[in-house]
Amino acid sequence: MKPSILSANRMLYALIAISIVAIGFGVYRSQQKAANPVPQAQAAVQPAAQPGALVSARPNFDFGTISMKAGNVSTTYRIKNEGAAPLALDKIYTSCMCTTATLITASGRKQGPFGMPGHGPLKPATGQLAPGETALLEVVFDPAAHGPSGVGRIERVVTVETKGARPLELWMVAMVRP
Ligand SMILES: [Cu+2]
Repeated sequence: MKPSILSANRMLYALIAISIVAIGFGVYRSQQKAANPVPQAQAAVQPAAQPGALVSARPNFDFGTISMKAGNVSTTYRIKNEGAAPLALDKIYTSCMCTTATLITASGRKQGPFGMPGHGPLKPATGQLAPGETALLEVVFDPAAHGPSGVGRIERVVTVETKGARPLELWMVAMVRP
């Protein structure tokens, strides 16, 4: 009887030892699985940040109170390719026929004036912005374009579309007096 009790005890110890090893391995594996998704998530986010980004440090401008009698007003936006890849210019258009935009690239080359789609053919913008390159967008607003009914608060937007970045909107507001 003694040897069989001894071997039964040994078998019990062996089972306990195997269980401890198995539990330990299971904990180790679950920790490995928990640790893995973090680098995978980072790898998935990084390519999304790669495409070009068209930005302006000052995308909104307030002309304040202006007068139809005083004529056109203008403001200049600086736009920049903050992405790592060159950005091909695609379209530049304004929200209203009273507003036009002229693009001036770093080389001094002018394009435009660009207006509202539907008021004359939509001219494509050409050329590209290298990573870090800036360009100017000279915007002219004619407060008299809408006649006497054009008084009051106005809001206009110029949109710059490129191939590869989200469209950039440049806003302006004014209070128009006769
Ligand atoms: Cu208008």
